[in-house]
Amino acid sequence: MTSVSHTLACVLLLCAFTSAQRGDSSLIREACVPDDEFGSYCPTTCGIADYLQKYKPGVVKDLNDMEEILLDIANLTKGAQDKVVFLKDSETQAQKAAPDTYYQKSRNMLDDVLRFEKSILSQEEQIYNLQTTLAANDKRMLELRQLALQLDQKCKVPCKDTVEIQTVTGKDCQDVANKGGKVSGLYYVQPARAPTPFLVYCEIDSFGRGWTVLQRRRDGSVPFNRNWIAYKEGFGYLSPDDSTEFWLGNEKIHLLSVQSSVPYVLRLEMVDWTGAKKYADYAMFKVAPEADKYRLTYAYYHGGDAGDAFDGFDFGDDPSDKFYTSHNGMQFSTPDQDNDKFNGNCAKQDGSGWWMNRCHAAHLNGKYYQGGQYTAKDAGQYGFDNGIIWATWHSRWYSLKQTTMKIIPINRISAGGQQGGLDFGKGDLPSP
Ligand SMILES: [Ca+2]
Repeated sequence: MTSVSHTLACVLLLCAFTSAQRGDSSLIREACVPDDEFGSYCPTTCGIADYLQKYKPGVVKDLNDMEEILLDIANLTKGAQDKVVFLKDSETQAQKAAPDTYYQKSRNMLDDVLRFEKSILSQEEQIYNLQTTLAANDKRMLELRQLALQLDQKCKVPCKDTVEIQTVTGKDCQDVANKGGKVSGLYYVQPARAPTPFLVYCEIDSFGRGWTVLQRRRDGSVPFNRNWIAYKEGFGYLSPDDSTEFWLGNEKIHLLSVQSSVPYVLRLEMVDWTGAKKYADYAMFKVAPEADKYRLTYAYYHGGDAGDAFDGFDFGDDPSDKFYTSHNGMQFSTPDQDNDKFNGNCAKQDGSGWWMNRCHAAHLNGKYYQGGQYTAKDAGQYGFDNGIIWATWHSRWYSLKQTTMKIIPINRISAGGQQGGLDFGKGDLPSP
């Protein structure tokens, strides 16, 4: 009996352990390490499927162990039954041999028989319980297998993400395009002074121009209220179909922007909530190293139809508005690093990282507002204009719907570049 109870306790423990594993979603979360370099969505269906696949062999082993235990118990019961038969036989023989002499012995034997029969009944009940548990586990296993199968099916689509990294590499996306990269997508690039290659989204157009994309806003799915480290390393998600939001990272932007003797043009593309598209280009775009707080510099406004908001804007509040909202020469600020020209902390008040002055006329890392229009009340405790702003196009109380920040060597900015003469007019329009 003791050994049976012990076994039962073990089996129940085993079951408890099994269900704890299944129900613990924190394990799933821990198993999922969001890695924006690979464009994984966290948690991915693949990640969960992987987890289930890992977990399945454990459950199968548990079930096998349980079956063995059941078999042992069944053997024990069989032994007890044999014993009862043997005792009954002995009793009959004893009674036949000498009823009086062996009467007492016979009584003892009968007691034994009763006890054994009781024990068999109790063991049979335990076996019944164990069989119920086993059946329940079998059912759960079946459900799990079906779930894993469904996830396997679903995984076929998103899992392609990780293999859709293009094989061509270069020092930037123009280099990638020059070396034969023909489709837009994810590529590894390694700027001149970069210690290791890193993943970027390259927008490669029909003129063979390779734009290296630095920033993307499309739907507000990624919060841009991040600290210095996050802005330094980058955050959000790169995707091969350009469907996600991200900040590439100040360190990478710095390394890209300073590597070449051919300077870059920074193009800022914006879409408002009517679907209208505008852009602004800045020549000789550079971002300084971290020691200089990733300072933004450019030589001149190179054109575009969105206006030159980087040069500041006269909001009509104060004659110094334009001077104090220009961005050229500003260091980068985040809520936890105030490098702006304001007594307070622009980045903290606006909940973003940007080349803040006192504070801004252009603010593409601002808070995402559905529908565009917002008010001081919507802007939270500080009440300042903190949307996605380009003041020379829309009011600072209008937050843009989509933005792209991307760079290209200046000698390729004219449509066609070396393949010139294709269609100059079209090439300067923002791509769809
Ligand atoms: Ca300040």
